[in-house]
Amino acid sequence: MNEIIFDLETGSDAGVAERLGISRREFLKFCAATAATLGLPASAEAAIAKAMESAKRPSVIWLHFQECTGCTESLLRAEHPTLDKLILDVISLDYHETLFAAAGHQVEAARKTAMKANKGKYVLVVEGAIPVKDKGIYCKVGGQTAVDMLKECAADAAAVIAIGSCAAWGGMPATDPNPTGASSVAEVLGKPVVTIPGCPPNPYNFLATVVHFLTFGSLPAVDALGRPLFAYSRLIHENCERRAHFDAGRFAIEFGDEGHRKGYCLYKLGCKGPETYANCPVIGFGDVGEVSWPVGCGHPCIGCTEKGVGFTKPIHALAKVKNIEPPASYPGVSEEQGKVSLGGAALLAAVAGAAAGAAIHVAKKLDKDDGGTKSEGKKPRAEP
Ligand code: FSX
Ligand code: SF4
Ligand code: F3S
Repeated sequence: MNEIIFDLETGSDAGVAERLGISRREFLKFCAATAATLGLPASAEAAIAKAMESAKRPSVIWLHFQECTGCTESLLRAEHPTLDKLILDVISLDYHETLFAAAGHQVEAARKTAMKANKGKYVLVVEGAIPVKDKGIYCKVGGQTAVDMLKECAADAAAVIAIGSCAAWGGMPATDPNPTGASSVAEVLGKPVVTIPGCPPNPYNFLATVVHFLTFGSLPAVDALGRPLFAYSRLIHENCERRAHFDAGRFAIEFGDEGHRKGYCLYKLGCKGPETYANCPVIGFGDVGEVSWPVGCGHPCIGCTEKGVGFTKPIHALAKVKNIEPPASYPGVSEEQGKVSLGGAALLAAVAGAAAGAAIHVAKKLDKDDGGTKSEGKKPRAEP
């Protein structure tokens, strides 16, 4: 994995940069940030660049079952100036019901053709839960039940990725009393798969997973639930920018009260960050500035990535504080209430795991670094 297989100084990445419609500098920054996000050594940057440069893009078959299409929508609204191009140029999206201009028999034929041509090599991405009750009649595509289509497509796939909480563990469609028997991809296939939970999931986690597959021919290391460790090994509470307020006992009690306006901890409003594993505070979402994640915007985390928490526990219920980690920072004794010192914020961001995520955050701001649009008036996030 550490072997340098692409010379960053002399490599022919101008081609891929041109193909993606970005500068060579942007391209190299993206490779470096992705390597860091994945927790790989710096030398992996060269391997990623080499893989991306390859003209042969892996075929991806993307299935939709019981879901709201938020996974796809979130992917299409990613902030990185080149993400849409990267997603569509780095992979060969051979079947995707939302993005296909064609419909009906034409697209079903395209799916069969892609599966035959790339037998044993394509990546199967599944969005949505799969209803198994009553012989699967509650979700059919082209006359085929979701159960049958999933099994057919998974049979010859090189890798299966369950994107979103619905596909990863059942998500919202599986909430009690689960009238359709909504099930996860792993439950239907009877074997573990890589999962990218979240409702919607963070598109950068999906992208980094795909780039890993592209570069090393394998999927990244995962936990017992199939979640890539680079993204889901830390509790939200460990990296939250409001953590110092939690440790100091400063809470918002009601929406709009003084504590809420001052940016205090949302634990008493039901924040599930203490029992939810995800990197939301580190990489943020979309194109709306530096605090673009639920807690950053003033709403408690509902635990959307976590089975047994999201869509299960009442939103106002207090979270179980899973582990009492040593606080990443303490508010200064003379600190004015409601403010976190820059040093404290920097310490927060330096919690293990945050450094890697911050790198992709840097990549997301490439356009700003290169003289592009700046998000004026946003509070800068401390980066290690
Ligand atoms: Fe929606 Fe995806 Fe939620 Fe599910 O995301 S955002 S309901 S996880 O499958 O489309
Ligand atoms: Fe952040 Fe929520 Fe933890 Fe408070 S309880 S520090 S808002 S994750
Ligand atoms: Fe979901 Fe909580 Fe992140 S609600 S998007 S896991 S902050």
